[in-house]
Amino acid sequence: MSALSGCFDLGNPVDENGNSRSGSGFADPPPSTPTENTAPRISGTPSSVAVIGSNWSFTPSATDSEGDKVTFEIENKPIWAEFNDVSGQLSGMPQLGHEGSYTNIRISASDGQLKSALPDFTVNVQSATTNTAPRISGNPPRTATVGQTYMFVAQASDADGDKLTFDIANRPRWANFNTTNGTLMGTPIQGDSALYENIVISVTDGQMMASLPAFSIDVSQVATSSVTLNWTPPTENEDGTPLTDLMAYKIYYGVTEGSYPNEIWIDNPGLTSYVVDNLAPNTYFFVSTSINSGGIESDFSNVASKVVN
Ligand SMILES: [Ca+2]
Ligand SMILES: [Ca+2]
Repeated sequence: MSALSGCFDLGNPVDENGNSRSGSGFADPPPSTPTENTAPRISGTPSSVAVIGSNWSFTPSATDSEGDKVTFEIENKPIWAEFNDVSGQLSGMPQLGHEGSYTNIRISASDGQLKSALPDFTVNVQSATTNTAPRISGNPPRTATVGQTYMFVAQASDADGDKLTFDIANRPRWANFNTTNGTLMGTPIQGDSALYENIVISVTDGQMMASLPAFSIDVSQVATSSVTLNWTPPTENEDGTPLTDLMAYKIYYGVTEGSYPNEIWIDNPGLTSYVVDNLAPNTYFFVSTSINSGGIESDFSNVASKVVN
């Protein structure tokens, strides 16, 4: 047998690295058959849960004993995912409407001749469990008038049904704010007429907040006028005796004759006129009294009326 050895043409056997084995003599046993191909090995464990609005991704790893180029295939690919047949990555972001189970997903690796697959797997797409910020809306009136009620109610909702609490920044001093129902309400009075700026109404679900754009409220006076009252200082008491100790006057007025809810104390008996201002349009009735040093107040004077436009 050994005599025949030299008759065998062994060609140029190459090793696994492609290097020629010629010259290595016959010490190595000759390869019995061409190297037998084996399928790639694929491994990896995909997450079984995907969340709507969040990215889901899985990339298997694969090796081939022969160093063959490996490509990937998929069966039953979820509609919301994309598959890369070079890297084997399956990824995507499920959207609303994709809720449910995606079953029998099979990813396999092939070396061109043989392939092997991961066990079939399932991905369950679930609704987001994370919190959603509340929403707030509304168009607050930008003007208010002295003496008139201002009211604005902010509208808010929360997709998660969370309990909502309102808040306000730069609340006008003449208004109250209800943190439960988002109502800003109040009646500006004399002296409140001004521009109230940078008012921000917001709502929170305890974790996240939403705000309306900052707004301003311009509080204006109603159109008012003044009335000048003139009188002649009394010189006699009601009993006809000389009045020598006049101390003060009082002016009473109202919009109904005989009813005078407004009083003005004039602490100067030397005055003979007085200007009543900030009168909104109406018809006013005025009476006056005089008061002596003993605190005795006279009866009402005759009534003077004035129409304020
Ligand atoms: Ca192979
Ligand atoms: Ca929420």
